[in-house]
Amino acid sequence: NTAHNDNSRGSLIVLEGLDRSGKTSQSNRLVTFLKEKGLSVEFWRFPDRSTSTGQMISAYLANESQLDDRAIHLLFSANRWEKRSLMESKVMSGTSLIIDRYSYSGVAFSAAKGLDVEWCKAPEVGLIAPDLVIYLDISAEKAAERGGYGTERYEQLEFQKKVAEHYRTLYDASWKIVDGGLPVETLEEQIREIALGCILTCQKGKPLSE
Ligand code: DGP
Ligand code: NA
Ligand code: NA
Repeated sequence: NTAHNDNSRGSLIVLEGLDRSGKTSQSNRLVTFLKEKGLSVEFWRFPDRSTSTGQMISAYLANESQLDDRAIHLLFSANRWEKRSLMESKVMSGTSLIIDRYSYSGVAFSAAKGLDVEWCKAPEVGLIAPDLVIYLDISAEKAAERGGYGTERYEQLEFQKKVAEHYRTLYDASWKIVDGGLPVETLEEQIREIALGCILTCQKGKPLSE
């Protein structure tokens, strides 16, 4: 039984992957599924473009503004920091958050520009650690074939290849790698199982960490 009971906490589940890897649609499918099971769950995404830092990030991504690589890195990080306390209170009060991108994007995308990896990681220290990171693995070439990229700054094949290389170095115990090239429903099924396992473990009292 996965129904939420009063004193159990929710889970922090992050989906990561290259642009066009299918994260957003899989996140939404997962949220719908978990809600139908009666669980308290919300869909979040980073960057959250609705806040003032988010609007600066959005303008940068649309090439409407230019910013120093380190300045934009810190803005992306601040965009996560401004949600930290809400994130903690949601999870501790029993709501699971399914998050489209998090600190791993922060490090992989900025490191792909050539910034020092340890420097990139530093501002993420102290954020809530995800209970589970689902990485949608797809080659940059295959992702690019999916209806093509939009016009945003990072949506370029050579850059995405570098991002993929950096993602690979960030793998840790919280990661589950799934094949982003699978048919949507097959992948959805795999993600459901992985997520439910995580939610159960968290309900049983796995501590939240930073
Ligand atoms: P999305 O809204 O998920 O398409 O993300 C927008 C773009 O920004 C996408 O190319 C990934 C990139 N991105 C997301 N988070 C970060 C971050 O923290 N730092 C950097 N440099 N790029 C990020
Ligand atoms: Na994008
Ligand atoms: Na997306």
